[in-house]
Amino acid sequence: MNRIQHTITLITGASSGIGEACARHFAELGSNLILMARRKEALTALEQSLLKLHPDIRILSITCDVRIIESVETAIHSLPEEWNNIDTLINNAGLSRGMEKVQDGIIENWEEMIDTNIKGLLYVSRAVLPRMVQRKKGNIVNIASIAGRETYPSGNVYCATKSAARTLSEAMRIDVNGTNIRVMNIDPGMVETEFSLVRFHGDADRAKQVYKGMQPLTANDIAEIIVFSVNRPPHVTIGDVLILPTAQANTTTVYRES
Ligand code: NDP
Ligand code: 8X3
Repeated sequence: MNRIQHTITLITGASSGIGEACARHFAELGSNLILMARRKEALTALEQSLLKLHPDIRILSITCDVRIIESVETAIHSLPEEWNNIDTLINNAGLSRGMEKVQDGIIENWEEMIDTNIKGLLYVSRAVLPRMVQRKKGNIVNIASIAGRETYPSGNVYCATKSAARTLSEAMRIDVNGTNIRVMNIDPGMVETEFSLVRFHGDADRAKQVYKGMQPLTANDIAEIIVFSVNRPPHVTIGDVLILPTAQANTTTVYRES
């Protein structure tokens, strides 16, 4: 059964990776989409390609930096009437920067991760949730990470932000209890996207090494599980999912063919 058709899905970080794959899967099931990210050209290209495939859906692309509260509030509070009733929010925008020990940490990297992965997730949720509560209807999908469950060497601040995202999933589920809103926490393991390229500030060789000799997940693998989770009947909440490549046992145990 398709419970996603004609709904409105807001995806943050829709310009690449898991967010983009979610956009493709939700569009396939006939959801109207609000796509949010900073890179306007990438959003426009995605919007055009999706409309070609699915001419019956509507898409609104919004350039927005989730770290900037004014930008988030303006984006959500000035939505045209027909876009006001967001059914599903996928809090996906996020990033990792660097892999230094705390004693060598680069403060701007810390700020960027905390501002995006924690504060950005909160800003968007704060703007979207009141209407869901009022309607007694909605889904929040928070993309945390295995890194929020297990701290790994030099993962420090990134792991802390994902641990916070996980805690916020639990907290939101308590706060909206009794409103029919479902809160889902998704913890992917290694997914090959732009993630490592961003983490290593564009160093493509270093990013490639992360997945050397093993088969990582694809963004598509994660999007399939998100769309499945959101499509469950209203009385079912898939609260917490850990998704791993088979070659990954935990954050530090990864089998690689040499
Ligand atoms: P990508 O780098 O491919 O995608 C990240 C997305 O987040 C981009 O669309 C980017 O868009 C957006 N984004 C980053 N900063 C901001 C910002 N300040 N405001 C708005 N959008 C922003 O990586 P993934 O798809 O892998 O990452 C998606 C999520 O999944 C992240 O939260 C990540 O932590 C999480 N995750 C990833 C894993 C992996 O191994 N890849 C594993 C576990 C979790 P733009 O630059 O255009 O703004
Ligand atoms: C991304 C997964 O383990 O590379 O959240 O940090 S990991």
